[in-house]
Amino acid sequence: MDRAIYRIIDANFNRAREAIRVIEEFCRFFLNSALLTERAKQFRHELSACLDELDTSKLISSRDTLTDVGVGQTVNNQLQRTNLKDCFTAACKRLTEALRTIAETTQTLSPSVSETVEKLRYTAYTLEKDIVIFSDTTEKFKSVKLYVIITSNLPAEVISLTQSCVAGNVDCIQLRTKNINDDQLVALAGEFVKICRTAGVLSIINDRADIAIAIGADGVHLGQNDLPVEHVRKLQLSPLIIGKSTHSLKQLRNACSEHVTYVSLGPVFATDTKPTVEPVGLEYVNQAVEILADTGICHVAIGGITPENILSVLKAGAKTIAVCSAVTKAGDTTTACQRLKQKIAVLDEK
Ligand code: 3NM
Repeated sequence: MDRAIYRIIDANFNRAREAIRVIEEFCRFFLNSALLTERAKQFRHELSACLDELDTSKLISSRDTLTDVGVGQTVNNQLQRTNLKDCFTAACKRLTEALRTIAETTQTLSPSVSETVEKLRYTAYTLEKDIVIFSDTTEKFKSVKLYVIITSNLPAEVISLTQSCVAGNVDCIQLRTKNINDDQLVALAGEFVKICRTAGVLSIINDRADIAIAIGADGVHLGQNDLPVEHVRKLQLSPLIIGKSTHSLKQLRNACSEHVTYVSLGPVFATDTKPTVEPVGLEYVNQAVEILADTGICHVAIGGITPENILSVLKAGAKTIAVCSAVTKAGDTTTACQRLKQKIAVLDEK
């Protein structure tokens, strides 16, 4: 009986360690997230430390792979892996199943190890959730090249600008409406989201996480003084893109630790759309892009960007450009969007 227990524990420790390794590699090589990689690594070490409290010589000597009747057995509905995300999902399931098995069986040998493994199982559930939300939202945002902000309180103008931007092939639109009643904002934002969704364009609501979630927008953009990210996360009903404004390296580092989907970097140049914040210049864009490289967090450069200066922003390292007046104040919004998109594509190909 004891031998069987040690065999089960040995097999499941191996299974759990291998699974957390797959999860760690997903965070490291696919998400490029140092933060999530570190959490997975920390988990792997805690798991190993817990094994050390058992009699490891009994564990290894109980191993008998050659006579294991389960080796090579498969069932029809086993999870198919067609991409890396499938491998990650399967690894998460395998990890928590193995931990549950270890927790049950170690109870007979060491209640304290069993308790630690149970805690690790709950940590694994949270880690999976955080990775899935980060992965799903950054995957959606990754391909955004041109991001347009519509700042108007006039419903007819908002709708007509949204339609023109969609026709101009933009990738993401933010509705930034101030001084309007909530009931009017909900109605307008609902219509805005519908147009974006039909066109396959991402929809973001400025400041108001409650409204973004209520109407099913793809995301919310938060300023420095808006609802904190951790509270927005508690409200989300499905993975919500969370963007955060940053105007300094300190704010950028804070946003990185909050693990948002994307950060805005700006204002790059002086702009009448946001006259209250000092321009940060191209140097900030350059430094920020470097800092963001090992976070997996996306970015948009914003503020005073025009067809004339866009190349300098792209050359500073920006991959995604956000504009407001360059398109909403252009006579022909659709053409203005198309031209900016072309300029981004030219540098992207180089
Ligand atoms: N936020 P335009 S700059 C809305 O730096 C906004 O966080 C900024 O408009 C920031 O393209 C900005 O007209 C204004 O300059 C963007």
